[in-house]
Amino acid sequence: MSQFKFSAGPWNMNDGVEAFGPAVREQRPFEEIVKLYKDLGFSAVQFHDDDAVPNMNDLTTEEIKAEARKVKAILDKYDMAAEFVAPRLWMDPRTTDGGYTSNSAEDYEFAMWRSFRSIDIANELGTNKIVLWLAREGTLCAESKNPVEKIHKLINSINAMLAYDKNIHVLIESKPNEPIDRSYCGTIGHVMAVSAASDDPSRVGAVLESAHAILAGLDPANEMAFALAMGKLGSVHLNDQNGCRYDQDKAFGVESLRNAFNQVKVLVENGYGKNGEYVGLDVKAMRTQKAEVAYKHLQNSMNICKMLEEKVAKFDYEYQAKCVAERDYEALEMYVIELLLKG
Ligand code: XUL
Ligand code: MN
Repeated sequence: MSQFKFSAGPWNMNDGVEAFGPAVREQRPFEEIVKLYKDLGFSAVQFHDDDAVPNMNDLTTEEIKAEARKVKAILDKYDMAAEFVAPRLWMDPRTTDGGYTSNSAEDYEFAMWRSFRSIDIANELGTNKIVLWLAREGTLCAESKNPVEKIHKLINSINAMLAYDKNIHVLIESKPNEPIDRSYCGTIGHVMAVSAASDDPSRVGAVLESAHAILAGLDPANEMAFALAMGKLGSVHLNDQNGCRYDQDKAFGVESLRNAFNQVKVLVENGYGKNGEYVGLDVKAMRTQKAEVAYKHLQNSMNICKMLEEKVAKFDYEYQAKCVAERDYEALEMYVIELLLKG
């Protein structure tokens, strides 16, 4: 029995489109995805603003809220919660140069409009969490932006969101690059600094995605630990990644089992989930996967997480203490490998 509640986004049921080839599967309708997630054992759905209200740019605030209420009715039908809403500030032509750090004043206004509407949507869906994946907040051409000025602009944008709604929590999902070359908020350390500099640090936290930490050359479990130590790990995106290349969003644990074990271990040891946090998955089906079975990446990720929870429950802390006292870390390392391989 897992101590965690799991969530996933509709985009995790992907059609296989990538930079070098078109879609290879039909996109499943939203309600079918919610039902599938329920059947797979998920408790919540993660949203981009336009996952909830696809044509939101053409609608008034009241119309957006009314559309969001229809989505809430679908969630209620399947007894599913909404975990968070994330403004999608990377697809629209007005976000070509980013949103909060765009060089265009009009584009900045659009980014703030989307952010405030994301908060409105979150309220309708019954969540107070806004996730900012700062996709284009940084540069392709390093000299195109004044980094200090832009980092202040980012903090001011977050302050405006905190002021717009006194109940909202902003969670920044760090990522060092892709689609941009250099990002302003690449690691959990950056997120913690932005939080501390904000008007209400208690309402600004982090989402750690395993693959993003690996892309930054860091250990995902230690990144989680850093946010946990600050009391600011608001969500996680568990997945996996084969080294430093494009963002792969592989099923959790399929590349590096020991890394995955240590992520689950740090979450379990620190009571993650006790304040309502979800274990979010952000995983992508392989492009080769046939449509009927293009959900197994989610099922596998959840099952691997649960199996690793069982391993954590078996972890012998007395033996660990003995190894530490004797400074015999080779023995401790072998113990961990045997725990993972033998059971
Ligand atoms: C991008 C990524 C996003 C965010 C949500 O790398 O992980 O899916 O999690 O916008
Ligand atoms: Mn993610």
